[in-house]
Amino acid sequence: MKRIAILNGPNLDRLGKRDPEIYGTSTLDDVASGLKAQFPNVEFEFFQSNHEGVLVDKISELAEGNCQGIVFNPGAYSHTSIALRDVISDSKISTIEVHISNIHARERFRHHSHTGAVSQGVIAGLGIKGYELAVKTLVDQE
Ligand code: CA2
Repeated sequence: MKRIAILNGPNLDRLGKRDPEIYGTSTLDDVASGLKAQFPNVEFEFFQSNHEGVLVDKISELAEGNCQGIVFNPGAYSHTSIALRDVISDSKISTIEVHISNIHARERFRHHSHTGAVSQGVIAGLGIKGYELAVKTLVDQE
């Protein structure tokens, strides 16, 4: 059975609670239950934090275990965090970055992702379907 971690960064705990025109109406719990239903043979770990160092520690911990893939929405840290970029790169775990919104169609400061640059791939602008497509990609690998 594949073990895949679904990590979400700052403010994504607010998903579905405001800004529905940008982020839709589904919550992170909806994302988790949808993935569990769609991929019954995957062992998921779901984790969200608003703190950069906590996310660094989590990826470090996953790198020491037997996690086969990470789906990561680092939120605003995508655009700022060299620390998260470094730990993703060091982890050697296949990581797919997901953005619910199309970061390229938004403010200029969202166009670059430090973390996306060291990820296997980046999905942006497809809403929460991006999480599902990322898991499918990891499941189909190997
Ligand atoms: O589009 C994405 O998934 C983002 O990672 C979301 C981040 C943003 O800083 C990135 O540029 C793109 C923001 C997460 C905030 O999420 C909220 C969702 C609903 C209500 C309030 C915040």
